[in-house]
Amino acid sequence: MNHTPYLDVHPEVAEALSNGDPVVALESTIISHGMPYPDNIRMAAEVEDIIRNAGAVPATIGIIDGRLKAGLSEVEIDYLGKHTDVAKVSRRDMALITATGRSGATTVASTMIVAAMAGIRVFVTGGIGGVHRGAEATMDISADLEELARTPVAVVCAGAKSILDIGLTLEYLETRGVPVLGYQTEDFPAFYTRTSGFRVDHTITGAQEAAAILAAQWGMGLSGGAVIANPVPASHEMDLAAVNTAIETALSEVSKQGISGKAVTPFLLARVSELTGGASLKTNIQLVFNNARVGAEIASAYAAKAC
Ligand code: PSU
Ligand code: MN
Repeated sequence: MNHTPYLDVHPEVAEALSNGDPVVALESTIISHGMPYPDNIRMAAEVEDIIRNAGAVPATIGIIDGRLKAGLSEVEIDYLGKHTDVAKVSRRDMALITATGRSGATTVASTMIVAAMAGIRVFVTGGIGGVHRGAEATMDISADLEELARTPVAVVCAGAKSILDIGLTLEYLETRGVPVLGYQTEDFPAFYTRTSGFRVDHTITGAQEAAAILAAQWGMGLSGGAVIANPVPASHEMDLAAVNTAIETALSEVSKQGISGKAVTPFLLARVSELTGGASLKTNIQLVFNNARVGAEIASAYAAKAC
């Protein structure tokens, strides 16, 4: 469980883990850099409720005053959601932020790391980072993909946004040995929409099958995680043309304004939301809720296998 002096596991999470009860990790960059206040903290509270109602314990992950936290309190989530100077912390920032006693919000990559440290195997979010469009020239490839290759945590998401190059993202995951499992879909979902035109590696029928594949992967000592791609419910899917127009505009602003590095994804998310009149934010929130339901089921199925 608590193998590191840098990590605090919330007592409720620690108890669930020691009993072998299902626990679901959640990230905090989606709160601090992925959505505006106060929608972000409302989303964070509701997603925890959904996980609890589905019989699992939520563990929202972040860094508070230099401590890695597996399970944030409501006050801590509010802090990360309200303060605009909270750092976006991926793998490479973790040592700096903890050593200097600062607070930060964890990305998919760093959330996976902290989840693995705590012994949590299932993690729910909205979308993963990936290979950006134009990466042939910019080399902008999210550290999330490397983390999926090395850290044993399953990430339940709604696929990858078409702010990314979805085809290259899938190629990268294949090269790095990461299973991409479509949750009741043959098509890899494109976050705001249910399909991307690219196929998943394998379609799973439900939580039991996901748990069996994860148990086999880790049981045979294979490193790394898995992507479980769960499409946004049809009732909340966005209009493809509207999304694409907004994404094209936002992408052209990125290059015109010379935005680079870790600022790119938060900028694109915020601009797409503005350009769609908030429609993308609504869809984003709903797909996270949908992932929470599926993630809690997978965590429960995996916990039942593990004991
Ligand atoms: N995609 C979203 N919402 C988010 C992110 C991605 O729809 O909040 C965040 C996640 O924390 C993800 C990170 O890990 O952005 C990826 O950032 P980058 O592209 O800089 O690696
Ligand atoms: Mn990047």
